[in-house]
Amino acid sequence: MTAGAAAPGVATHCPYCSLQCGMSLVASTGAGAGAGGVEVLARDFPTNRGGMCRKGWTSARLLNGERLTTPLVRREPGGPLEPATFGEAVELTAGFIRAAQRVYGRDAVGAFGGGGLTNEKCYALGKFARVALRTRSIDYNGRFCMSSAAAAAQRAFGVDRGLPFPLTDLAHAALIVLVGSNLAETMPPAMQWLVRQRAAGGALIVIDPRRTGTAATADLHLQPLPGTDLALATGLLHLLIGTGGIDTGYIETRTTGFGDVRALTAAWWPERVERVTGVPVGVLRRAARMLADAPTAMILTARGAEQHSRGTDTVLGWINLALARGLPGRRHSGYGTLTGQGNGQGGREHGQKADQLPGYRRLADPADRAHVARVWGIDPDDLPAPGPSAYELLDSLGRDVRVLLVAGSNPVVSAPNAAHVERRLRALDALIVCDVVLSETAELADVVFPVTQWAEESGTMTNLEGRVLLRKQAVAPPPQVRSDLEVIAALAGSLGVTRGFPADAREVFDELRAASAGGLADYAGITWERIEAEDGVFWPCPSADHPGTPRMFGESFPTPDGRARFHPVEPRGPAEEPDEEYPLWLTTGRVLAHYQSGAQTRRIAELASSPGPFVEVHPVLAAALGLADGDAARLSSRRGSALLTVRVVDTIRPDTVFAPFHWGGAARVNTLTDPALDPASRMPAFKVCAARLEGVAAATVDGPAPR
Ligand SMILES: Nc1nc2c(c(=O)[nH]1)N[C@H]1C(S)=C(S)[C@@H](COP(=O)(O)OP(=O)(O)OC[C@H]3O[C@@H](n4cnc5c(=O)[nH]c(N)nc54)[C@H](O)[C@@H]3O)O[C@H]1N2
Ligand SMILES: Nc1nc2c(c(=O)[nH]1)N[C@H]1C(S)=C(S)[C@@H](COP(=O)(O)OP(=O)(O)OC[C@H]3O[C@@H](n4cnc5c(=O)[nH]c(N)nc54)[C@H](O)[C@@H]3O)O[C@H]1N2
Ligand code: SF4
Ligand SMILES: [Mo]
Repeated sequence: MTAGAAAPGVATHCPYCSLQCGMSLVASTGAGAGAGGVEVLARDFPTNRGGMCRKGWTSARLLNGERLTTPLVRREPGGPLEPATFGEAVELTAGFIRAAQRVYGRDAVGAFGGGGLTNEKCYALGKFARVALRTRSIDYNGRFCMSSAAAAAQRAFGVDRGLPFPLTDLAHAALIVLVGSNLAETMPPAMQWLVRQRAAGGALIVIDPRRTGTAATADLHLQPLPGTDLALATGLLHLLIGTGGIDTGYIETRTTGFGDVRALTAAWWPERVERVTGVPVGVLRRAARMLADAPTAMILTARGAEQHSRGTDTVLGWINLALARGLPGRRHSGYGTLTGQGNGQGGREHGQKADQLPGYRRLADPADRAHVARVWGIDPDDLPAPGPSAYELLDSLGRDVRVLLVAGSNPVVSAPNAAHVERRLRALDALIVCDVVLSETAELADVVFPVTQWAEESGTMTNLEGRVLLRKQAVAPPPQVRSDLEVIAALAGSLGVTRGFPADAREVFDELRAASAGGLADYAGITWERIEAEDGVFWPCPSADHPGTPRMFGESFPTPDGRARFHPVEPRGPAEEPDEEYPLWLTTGRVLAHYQSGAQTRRIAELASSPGPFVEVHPVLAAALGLADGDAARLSSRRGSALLTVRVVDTIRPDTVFAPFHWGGAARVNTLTDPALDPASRMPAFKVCAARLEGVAAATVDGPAPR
């Protein structure tokens, strides 16, 4: 889509990922225009500098494509979803909620939110659960995304802000180590900072079982077995200690706990690490030397390293390495995680998480409860206790939780062990879904509320750097469509809670600022006016005269003693190992054209089949299995199977197959994934399980195309 109109347009941000690329929406009647005739133009914003990916360029299509325009209700069990008025949908929902709570208690009604929702929506949903439903049963899809990195950063640094420095700092690091990130496909415009970094003489190490587009640009690519990153990090630390490549001054003055880590690391000599990870000793030594020699360095993890049943330990292992090397808080150096969803950062701060209150406060902490209860005008004793994590919540549906409200997630496609999750959703007394489209999850609902999306409303988002942004309304929504805030306000009202749920986003934001004041993620000094005037404001920002905090940890860490903490974490194998029946390792992830469960991008013609569902197979494995490029195949695990098209590539390890998770139906890869949960973060093992691959007649796959 090219720039056609000269109109100034509305300066806003992309509907999708955490890069939140700046874009302008301008009135247009051109071929690329969406509803209300708007077109996407590039905009100069600090993170993307005019760059966008295909999803961003085509995003205006979301506005006039296939989307919900009226509430839908199922008037009798097993009957069809039929159009209804907003009032009928609200009354029906309130009836379900009252009935379930009367019979089974308050916790029998649950909520499931999303990291793509604005800060205001996350805040309102959490407050709705705790104040109007008074249930402990609330969690969200960020549990499947950022929870391991968040748990590790909290333990090590005392705070979880994805990047504790601006993205543009990447351009100045002498060395960047990307662990389990395919930035070239998942945040393409961010690659410009790596290009600049390389042009300035910097080096890049990529750690990924596949030679991805990102890995192909690296100076050094380590290709470990999925799930062995902790052994790798521990082995690199072993080498750094052995060669004097650690920063003893930093360790002494800025950290605690190195002794135990040093002791544990002694047992991870290079040959042992090669045996566990498959990364040759020579490559390990080269990586360690690059780390030891670089005057500045950044270690960045993403989902490849984090989405494991020991994801928190794994991230702690990379943080140990960063601390031993003296990186966090140093100029153009540090550890960070690359947050995924549009508001993946804000989404984990404002209280939709099972154990959390706004401002990154803890639901189990009496002082935190008292502060938020005061802002909400309730008795702290009326706040529920922490509830179950996302998978545990979904697993309990139809038993402990009888009515579920989903907003901003499509778990039928994106949850681990998805066939089981789908059965649990079907076992509910009632499922209520707020969405823009009729997602696979909405299809199962008893009540569907159509909601406004990004360009049809205004709201704040917090990007991967902790920069709070304003996503501004550019078009009017269809007449029957309300915002999530209006739906929440109406539901609260019908439950008799008529105060405290404004439908106006700016009013909600102002309350959020007060609720977050004094918390770790302090937004008190951030206003919509400041955001616009300053290209966003970095939290913490405790007061109107505070400049915000682009860089953290320069002087100290927000831990009781001001020091960062090492953690002795022992490498362990994945929760599930291959055997004769399931001899392969399966890992999963993303492709450029599709976003998450695909609910949005599969409805955009330019993106829909570029590509369709597939599985990547090494030529050696393909030959052994008698499979050729383009063949139809069944990929199975102990939980179920999916039908996929074989893509033969020499960029993957021969013992591992990779499949993206963007499709539902017969191509649903999450039918296979392992819900083994990390003990600390409750993250499932999306990135590794045992699998089997076999050819099937093409007809089986060519049936009704999965959407
Ligand atoms: N196009 C696109 N972009 C997106 C999204 C999308 O759906 N589509 N989603 C957004 C969201 S919410 C997120 S969370 C981010 C995710 O962004 P990324 O983390 O970059 O994406 P993934 O493809 O899930 O995983 C990255 C890489 O991890 C590798 N990997 C698999 N297993 C392992 C392992 O055990 N160890 C290591 N080191 N690597 C491993 C995979 O081969 C893959 O290349 O992307 C965001 N951007
Ligand atoms: N196998 C495997 N599975 C994975 C992953 C993986 O790497 N491998 N990654 C995991 C990760 S990191 C993530 S983040 C999850 C994401 O998976 P999901 O939680 O399913 O995320 P989306 O597909 O983005 O779903 C968002 C839904 O909200 C709707 N929506 C958009 N805007 C709004 C709004 O303003 N309000 C409301 N109410 N709805 C809105 C969209 O139309 C869509 O249906 O998937 C996880 N699942
Ligand atoms: S990189 Fe992310 S924010 Fe930027 S255009 Fe693509 S999807 Fe949108
Ligand atoms: Mo994510």
